[in-house]
Amino acid sequence: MSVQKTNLSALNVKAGVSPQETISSNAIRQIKEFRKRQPSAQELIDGILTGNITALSRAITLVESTNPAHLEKATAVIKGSLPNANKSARIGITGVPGVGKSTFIEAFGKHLTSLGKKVAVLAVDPSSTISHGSILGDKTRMEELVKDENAFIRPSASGETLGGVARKTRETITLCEACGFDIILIETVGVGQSETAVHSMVDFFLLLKIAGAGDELQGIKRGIMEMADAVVINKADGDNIKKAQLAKVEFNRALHLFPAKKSGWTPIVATCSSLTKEGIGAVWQTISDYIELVHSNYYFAEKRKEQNLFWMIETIDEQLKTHFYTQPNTIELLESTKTAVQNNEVSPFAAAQILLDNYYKK
Ligand SMILES: Nc1nc2c(ncn2[C@@H]2O[C@H](COP(=O)(O)OP(=O)(O)OP(=O)(O)O)[C@@H](O)[C@H]2O)c(=O)[nH]1
Ligand SMILES: [Mg+2]
Repeated sequence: MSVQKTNLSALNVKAGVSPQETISSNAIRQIKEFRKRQPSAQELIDGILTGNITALSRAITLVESTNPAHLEKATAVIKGSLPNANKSARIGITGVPGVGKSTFIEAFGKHLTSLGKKVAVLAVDPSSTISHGSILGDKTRMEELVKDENAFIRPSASGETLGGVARKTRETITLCEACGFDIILIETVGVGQSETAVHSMVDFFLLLKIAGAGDELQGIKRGIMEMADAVVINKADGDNIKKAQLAKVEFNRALHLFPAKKSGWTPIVATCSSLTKEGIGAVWQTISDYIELVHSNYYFAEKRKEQNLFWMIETIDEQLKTHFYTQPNTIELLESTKTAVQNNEVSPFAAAQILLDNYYKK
């Protein structure tokens, strides 16, 4: 190979490699058009209803905003989207860190888009305020899905409280559905209370596990197992296949100990590999079977109605609590009353009454 001497200078401009495309050129054009100005609520609604991803992203940003000026616009966009929402399947995916949630969502999401579905991936991760969004932050695990025109990936909203994050996610679901996404995947870490919140906003709840050495049931919170419509043992590949199959037997046994579900569905245990894609199609088949069942026995609609009421009450509870604890006269009295309770000078109930009376009389 002959290299000309002049080309060896460090100051020469080399041809280089063009960066890998991570989003479609179509999306880039749409983003540029939209960035030029602030669209009105009606423009956002029109954009969302015609499947415009930039309008969708903008509306989600409004919903997530803590700026009170954005609230009114966000509310109007949600209202305009609601009649076109509700037509999707909402699937919650949980599992401890490292179990392979992101890798599974990449494989599962690609499978769904290959079937012609439009997939939105959201996350509920209240810890992301502190950890700066660990969940779904690793878009490298979703390399293919990120590039897919029929997929939309949105990291967890940040928020002070789980309730706040949950509200934003619920509203984001509405916007995504109105934008034509027919499958909504909601990822959450299998620690803390966030899976309870996610369970209350999905139609199907999937628990991802990996086969561990020895006692398969160690460390599984009973509550989470009980919520699961399917337990999927991931990483069933290579040397792990046998262990995964043994784990499947164990989990099946454990699931049988739980009472029958109101949905009439018997939870299933399956194995899959998000790397080799083995078993991924079967997971979707299971979820399709579930959806068919709960449509035919009307549980699907009933559960969604229940969930709507649940979130209404949750929101009221949370707002009342916040209002109470942020009142100056509460803050003023709280510390001294706490001390009095700790010193047994006043009973907890009497102390609560003193604080509440003080709150109401202001
Ligand atoms: N062998 C094998 N490895 C897998 C499989 N799925 C995921 N992994 C690997 O497991 C590791 C963790 O995967 P992630 O997808 O990041 O796991 P996660 O549950 O999203 O983790 P957090 O985001 O930290 O909660 C990565 O190194 C993946 O390559 C699988 O099916 N088989
Ligand atoms: Mg992840």
